[in-house]
Amino acid sequence: MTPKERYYWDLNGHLILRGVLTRSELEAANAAIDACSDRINPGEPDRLSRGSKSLRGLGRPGLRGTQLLNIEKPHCDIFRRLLVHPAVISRLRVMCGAGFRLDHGPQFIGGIKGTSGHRLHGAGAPHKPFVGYNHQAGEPYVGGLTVSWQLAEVIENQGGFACVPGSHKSNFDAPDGVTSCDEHMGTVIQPAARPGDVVFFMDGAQTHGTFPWRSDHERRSILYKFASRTSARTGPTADVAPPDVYWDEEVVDNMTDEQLAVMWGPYSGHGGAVPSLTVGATGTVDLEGGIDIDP
Ligand SMILES: O=C(O)CCC(=O)C(=O)O
Repeated sequence: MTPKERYYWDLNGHLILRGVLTRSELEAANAAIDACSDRINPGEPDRLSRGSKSLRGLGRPGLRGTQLLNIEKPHCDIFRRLLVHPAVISRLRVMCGAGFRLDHGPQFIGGIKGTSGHRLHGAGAPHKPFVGYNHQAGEPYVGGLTVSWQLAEVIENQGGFACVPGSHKSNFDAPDGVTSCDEHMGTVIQPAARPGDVVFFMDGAQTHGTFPWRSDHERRSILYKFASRTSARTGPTADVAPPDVYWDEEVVDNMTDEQLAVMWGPYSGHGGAVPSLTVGATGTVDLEGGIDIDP
C-alpha cells in the first residue's frame, strides 16, 4: 500500500484501485456469474431501501453465502484466486494487520435498471469496536472491511456503492436524511468504477450503502467480507460459537444460563441470540437479552 493510498484510506474510509483484473480474469468471473444465473435470488422490492424515497425500487438480485467458492469447476477458480489476490493482500496487511481472514462471502450483488438502493448503514452506531476504525502509533486498523470487485462499468451517481467519505471518524450518528439519502446535504458520493477495479471500504465503520441502479447494463459486483484476526462477525461463526461446540460438551454440561452466557465463542453478528449479563439492584447476576446489533 503506498503512502498516498494510506492517506486516502485513513481520510475517507474507502479506496478504489483501478484496473486490477486482467481481461482474462474479468472474462472468467463474468462467465462464472453467467453459469450460475439460475441460482441468483431476485430479492424483494424495497427490502433494502427501508422507507427511503430516493433508494426505492425493484428487488436486488444476489447470491449470498459461500457459493462462489464452491460452484462447479472451473468457475470457482477465479473466486478462489481473488481471495488472495496480491493487490488485496498487500492492502489488507496495512488496513487490518497481518492475520486477517474471510468472515463471510464472497457475495454477488447484481442489478438491473430500477433495482433499489440499500439504505446507508455501518455508521459505527452503536459503537462496535470489533469492526470500528482506529489508529495508533502511525498504524491504521479496522476490524471489518469489504473488498468489492467490479465486473461491470459503474457510472457515477447511476447506481452502486455509495458512502459518506470520512464518516468512519464522525462523532455523531448519521441523520435519517443521510441514511435514506433523501436529504443528504451533499455528504453522500457514489463513485464511478470500471470493470476490473476494486473498491475497499470499512463496512462496519464508514456510513455506506447503495444507490439504485439506473444504467441500462447489469450491475455485477463481488464482495469479499474480511475481518481482522480477532473479529468474528457472521459466516460459520454462527455454527461454531454456541458453548457446547466452542468448548467440549462436558465442560459446559449442567451450567446455569448465566454461566453459559460467558461460554459463547466470539460472534458479533448474532442478532440478539447471544445473551449478555448484568448485575441487578440486589447484586444478583442476571441475563440480559443479547444485544441486537449488525455485525
Ligand atoms: O456495494 C454496495 O452496493 C454496498 C454493499 C453494502 O452496503 C454492504 O455490503 O454492506
